[in-house]
Amino acid sequence: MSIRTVGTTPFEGQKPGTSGLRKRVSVFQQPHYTENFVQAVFDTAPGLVGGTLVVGGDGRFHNLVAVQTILNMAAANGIGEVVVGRDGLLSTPAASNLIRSWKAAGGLILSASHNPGGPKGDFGIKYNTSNGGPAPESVTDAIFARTQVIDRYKLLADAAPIDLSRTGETYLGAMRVVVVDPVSAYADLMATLFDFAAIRALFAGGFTMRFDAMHAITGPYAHEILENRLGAPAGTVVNGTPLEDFGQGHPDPNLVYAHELVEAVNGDLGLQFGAASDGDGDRNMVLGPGQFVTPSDSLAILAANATGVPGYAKGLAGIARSMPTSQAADRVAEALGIDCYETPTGWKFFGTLLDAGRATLCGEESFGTGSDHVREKDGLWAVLFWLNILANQKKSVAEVVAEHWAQYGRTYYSRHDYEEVDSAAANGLMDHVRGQLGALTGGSLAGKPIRLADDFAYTDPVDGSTATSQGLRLLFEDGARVVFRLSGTGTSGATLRIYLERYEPDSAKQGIETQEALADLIAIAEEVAQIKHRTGRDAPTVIT
Ligand code: VG1
Ligand code: CO
Repeated sequence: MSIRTVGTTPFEGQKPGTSGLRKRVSVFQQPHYTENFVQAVFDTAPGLVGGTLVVGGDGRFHNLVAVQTILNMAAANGIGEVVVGRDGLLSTPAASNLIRSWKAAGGLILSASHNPGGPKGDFGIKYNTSNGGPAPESVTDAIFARTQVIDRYKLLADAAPIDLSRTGETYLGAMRVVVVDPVSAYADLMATLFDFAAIRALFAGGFTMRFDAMHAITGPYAHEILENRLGAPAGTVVNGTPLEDFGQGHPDPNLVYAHELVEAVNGDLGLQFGAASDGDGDRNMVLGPGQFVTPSDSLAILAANATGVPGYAKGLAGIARSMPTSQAADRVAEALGIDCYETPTGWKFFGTLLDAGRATLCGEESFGTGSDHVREKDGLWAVLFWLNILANQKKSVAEVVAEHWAQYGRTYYSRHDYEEVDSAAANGLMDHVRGQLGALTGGSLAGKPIRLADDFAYTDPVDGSTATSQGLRLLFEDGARVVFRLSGTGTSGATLRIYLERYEPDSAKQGIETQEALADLIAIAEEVAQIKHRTGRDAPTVIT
């Protein structure tokens, strides 16, 4: 087969600093667009020529088109071997696992995560490096620089699409293509980490739960692991067949978009546990009847109970959390006498800590939890971790949470999102807050003294790389915090995120409704940022 070189021109691609390219499907469908980005990766990422590349996506609209384009271009660019999920499917954590187990140079994961899919929805491509994790900024910056000067990409002429419907091995030109079962290696990995016998016994004893795959990628994984391997009754997994448009839903496991699950768990079905995952399977939401577990609390609770789980029986090296994630995990780390790291938002910042063996568990407030078993956050992993804890302790979710708060104190926590805000207005709001930081440090708001007000900057303790402007923080003397950040993953307008947190050690005061408990901080956020006036919104789009 001959190689065809197609002339092209630079394009507006991935913003530096983001882990991948995330745009409307129609943008990816433009001539040369997907090809330019893929070629920019092949031109810059080390080790791919002659090496192994993992490819797969969350099954959203355009997934298969992009997979075939990547296969063709990989062959034309001299990639040695591609490992691809059957039907082009791989969850993000499963792809991370395959990159590691196949010792691949990297992987291309096709997803826009929790963003809606379908012809009018979003698509995305992200590049992960040989450790299995999202490419660090040095790599994404190089990819971006390449997209700014790209003038050609390579295709295989006259190559037919590869049949991805069956596992097995084939060749595309000189490149080996291995079509693998997307689920089995991942399910095997989970079996090494968790006490499957104990969880099987839990289900055999009549424990009932619902896992909502939200018509996205975790359906096949959850069917296999929860129902086939762990014996949960058929029907435990709902919305378990990946659909190209996610059933026209929004595969974002939070209280708003997964409200059907929340209602089912709180309804009269007698369910003891509920969980959901997002488009690409790296997020998780867990809850019990009357007890939603905030992702920040979940990280702390998993850490506090980790030694009861086989994969973590030896204890944790450390815990890492993103800056906006609550400080609940810090208190567990302190009690365990281990380090707790505070990183900028985005899983890529955990990679060096995990690789260096400094952190074992990591978490983000945005429904992301994971460990050193892969280099991505992992939705089903978190669900299995919770099931293992429930199986060990024979307690309800609410009891586990209440006992945690009694021991460590409760961290009231909420995130307010204002989606699709006018970009200029959102930037103006951030500038307005930024301008007050100096005066606020050492001052006070609504009678609450402020220890520090700053623009969060981070120096990686392993490789010394730095990241600046990662969120505006108001840190109060009593440990309360208000953080302002603009999302880096939206595809239209700006999304303003406001993170609110307050610590309550007194058990007698831990039963307040969250928004009420945070009311003074919500008022402070409005006072400092003039949110209503500047966004033109009366209320957040999503409150978590
Ligand atoms: C959001 C979350 C962040 C997460 C990122 C990717 O980013 O807040 O914690 O790492 O999504 O998650 P932002 O910039 O919109 O706040 V996923 O599930 O899209 O890979
Ligand atoms: Co995701």
